[in-house]
Amino acid sequence: MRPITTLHLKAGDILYSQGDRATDVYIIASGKMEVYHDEQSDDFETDIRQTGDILGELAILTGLPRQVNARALNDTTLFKITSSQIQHEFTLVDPLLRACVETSITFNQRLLEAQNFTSESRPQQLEAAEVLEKVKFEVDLINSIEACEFSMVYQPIVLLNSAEVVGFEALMRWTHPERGFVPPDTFISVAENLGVIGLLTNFALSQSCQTLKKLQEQNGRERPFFASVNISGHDIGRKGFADNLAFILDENDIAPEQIKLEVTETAIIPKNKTAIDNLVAFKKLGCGLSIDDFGTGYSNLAHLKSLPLSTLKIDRAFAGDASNNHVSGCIVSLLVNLGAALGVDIIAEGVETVDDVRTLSNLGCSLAQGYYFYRPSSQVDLLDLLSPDKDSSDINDVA
Ligand code: G
Ligand code: G
Ligand code: MN
Repeated sequence: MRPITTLHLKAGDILYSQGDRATDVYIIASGKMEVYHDEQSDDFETDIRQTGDILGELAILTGLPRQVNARALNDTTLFKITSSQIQHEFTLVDPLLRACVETSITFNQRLLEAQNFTSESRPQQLEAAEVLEKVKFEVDLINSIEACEFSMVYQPIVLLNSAEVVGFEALMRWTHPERGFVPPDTFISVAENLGVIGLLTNFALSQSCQTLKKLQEQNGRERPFFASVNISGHDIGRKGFADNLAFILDENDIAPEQIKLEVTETAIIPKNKTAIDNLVAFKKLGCGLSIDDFGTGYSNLAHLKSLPLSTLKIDRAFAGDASNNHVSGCIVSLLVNLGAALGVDIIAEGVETVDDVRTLSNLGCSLAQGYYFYRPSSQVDLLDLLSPDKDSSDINDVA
């Protein structure tokens, strides 16, 4: 039970004044309160609050000092709720609801900042429009999660020399009724900031598991395909993520060895104990860990040794450029050797031409992904593409 303090005021008693630090929110149990600005203020106005109304919540939510004064108009009884109680309650609400409230608070804060901007009115209007657009994007994203407007596409990963498909990377797509296609580079970071990335990651994981299952039913391979699923640094830092992953695998009857968690170099640097625990748990579970866009971050090579890695994906800035550019070729060669020393697989990304294939093969790459082999495709198309009835000579025609 939440402890509630009761407060009794007489007519004229001041509850709080403009500029005070806010520590509590009040609900009027009986009586009447007046909320008003300092009389010298330009926008002087009063607001009357009655039994059942809430009072003082804005300053708690925004973290700003009190923007108004509050005084009793007659004998008034208030229930007092402290900000720490509110914050505690806030941790218990549904994450979507919390994200909505947080968005609305940020929106109000930014609008306040924009209004306080004192120079010409034009930049002020521009800023307000930007804020509005940002918030609309956030609201659309949250509504789209509820309306299930996301889907997954799958890009095959092949053995470079034979073009045999061994797995695929799962990529998320968002098609909004009005915005149309929104690239993941745009919406993933917003989902991270809103705290809803976990919902998207779970979607990507369960869809990928279902696709693996269907492929296995169709192809019945002795060595099943693997799925490489992009996850965010936020997922790694979240308590219970590894258990959640184990649950999804179990629910879909997929062996952990069939899943590689694909993370960028910066996301993999553990930022807290939970992240370290999750990385250890992935390994214990048997999932692979793949570093995406390798070569573009600032990898601490000594640190790499301590990570439970299974794959390095060479960024297409190098892999797709190795046949034209000597330096890119040297970097690929270096990374292939590093992979061998660490005992991990290397996947070359962005393979687009037959020259890329030849060069990368000469440099010792064994796995590849890119438009030369396959573009990302829907589950139905992937199943069709990999159907055992399909003539394997079709493969390179897809580019
Ligand atoms: O498919 P596309 O080129 O638009 O992807 C761009 C980037 O978005 C990729 O590099 C990938 O890291 C990221 N991305 C794509 N799908 C997902 C996903 O399901 N989850 C996360 N966290 N990132 C994704
Ligand atoms: O960063 P990440 O590896 O997750 O990005 C994968 C993205 O790269 C996908 O969106 C995919 O569409 C894109 N991609 C895959 N193959 C190629 C390719 O051969 N060339 C280019 N330019 N992009 C590719
Ligand atoms: Mn990726």
